[in-house]
Amino acid sequence: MIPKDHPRYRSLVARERLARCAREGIVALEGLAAHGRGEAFDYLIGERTTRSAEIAIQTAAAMLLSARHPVISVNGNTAALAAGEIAALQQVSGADVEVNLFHRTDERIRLITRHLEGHGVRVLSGTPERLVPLAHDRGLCLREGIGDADAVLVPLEDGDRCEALRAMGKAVITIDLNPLSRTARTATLTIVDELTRALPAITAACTTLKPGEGDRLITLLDNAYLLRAAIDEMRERLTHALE
Ligand code: PTJ
Repeated sequence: MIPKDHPRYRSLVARERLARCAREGIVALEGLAAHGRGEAFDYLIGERTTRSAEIAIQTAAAMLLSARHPVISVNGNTAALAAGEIAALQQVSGADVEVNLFHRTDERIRLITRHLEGHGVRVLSGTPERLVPLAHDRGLCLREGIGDADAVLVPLEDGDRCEALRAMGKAVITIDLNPLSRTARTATLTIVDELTRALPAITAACTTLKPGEGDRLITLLDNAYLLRAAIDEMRERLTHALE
């Protein structure tokens, strides 16, 4: 039991949840390493949503709301950390949710689907096909899901798949604390923020965007600018870290 007044309470709860979900088979063991990398970058932005991430969050909401067919692609880490937050975002955005894994097994797909459904997510089911041009199971997705989507939200994505989805003409929105990752640099829009802060903020933005504001944000979208702003925030914090 983690004491509520522990200064690292939030972080310790997230680790505990990931470890439990790894033992249950929801999270891949590699997902634990991926989380550690994320935590390190979260330190560098001060474990808070930066101004540039706020702009990215508003823009993500606009893109999901204006898409013909938005899909949220969920992996093991996302399911473990944010199943309830995915349910809430699905409700306000009308997006479909598809389980799509890097370390894919039928058993993990089944476990993650059950976990998400237990938190109120409506999960697409069907027969996966190799529609994303990648040799390897990462190319598998549902024709009626990611296959048909024009906008895909893929938190904690792999660079190759992000690139392949872009090459298929889809808008890719990612949430990735590492602004230097290939995914961050390849996506249409990168939210450099922690998953469990970013998802509720996108949900809130879906309900508060004013008419016309979404179109304006989409027109102004400049992902390279947002990534540079995130790196500037980190540099600024490092410069003044010990003052
Ligand atoms: O469940 P699976 O089989 O689909 O596998 C999922 C993982 C995460 C293991 C897989 O997609 C993977 O290996 O991802 P990468 O290539 O390590 O990328 C994960 C990225 O997410 C890294 O850049 C991390 O910095 C970042 N990240 C990790 N945790 C968080 C995060 N970003 C935002 N919020 C987090 N909580």
